[in-house]
Amino acid sequence: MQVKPSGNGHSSTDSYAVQQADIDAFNVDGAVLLKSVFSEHWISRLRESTDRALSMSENYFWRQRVWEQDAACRDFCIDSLAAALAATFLNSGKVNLLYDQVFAKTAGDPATPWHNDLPYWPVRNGRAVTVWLALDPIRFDSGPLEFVAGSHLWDKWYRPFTTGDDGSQQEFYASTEVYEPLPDFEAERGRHRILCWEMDAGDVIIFDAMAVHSARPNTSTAVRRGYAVRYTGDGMTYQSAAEINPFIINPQLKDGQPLDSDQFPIAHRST
Ligand SMILES: O=C(O)CCC(=O)C(=O)O
Repeated sequence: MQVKPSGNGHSSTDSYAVQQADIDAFNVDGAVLLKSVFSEHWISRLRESTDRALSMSENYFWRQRVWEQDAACRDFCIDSLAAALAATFLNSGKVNLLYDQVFAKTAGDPATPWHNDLPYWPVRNGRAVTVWLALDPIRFDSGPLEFVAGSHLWDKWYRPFTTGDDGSQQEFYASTEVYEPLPDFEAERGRHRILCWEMDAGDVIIFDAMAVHSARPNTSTAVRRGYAVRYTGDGMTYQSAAEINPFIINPQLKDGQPLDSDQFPIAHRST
């Protein structure tokens, strides 16, 4: 299936041939690697944006909502192939942009702790994916993402936690929702099928927001930059909760409302 951006006044002519095997792998595993999706045009623009975004915060996880200030990120999130890919893997007629986020693991940075994403986000009643674009070559020693294959199907809402500046796990949030205790996935690696891919700049991993994932430490001497864009599918509604990511609270929305808003714009609609 040839996937192209939809008619939101997009400027990009990118397209990508998604194979049925990619969709099957995503549905079974909750994550799939797509090779050579984005060209040098996007890679060089987004490298500049990513480097600027690093000054947003000292905290590894807190470089978020970059697209609202940065034209290249806005174009990528809303006008590029990224949203159309999200719609394809979500099998969704409409896709909203939730937010974008920059992840730069520098030499010596520790592993990213195991977690799944949806418990952190103020949205419920639908599915969401991340389009995670590599902006540098990512090797097994420079902090590649890892996934517990099939964990997106478990319907386990693992308890969210705060992180230190280097991304390491700190305190669990006091919760008003009932969350599952977070297992020590690192200790029980041998009980799961763990997916981990090396990536080249321009490669993308699409992963389900319920997939349990982490990233290995960066023991190399190179920096690895990743640009993550979060999209939601049909039926998703707003749900505020005290313990979610405070950066993406949307004051325009009330609980139960559809996400369409300035902060969560429609990024793709099937034609
Ligand atoms: O890049 C990383 O270290 C973590 C990425 C991640 O957790 C995410 O994109 O949800």
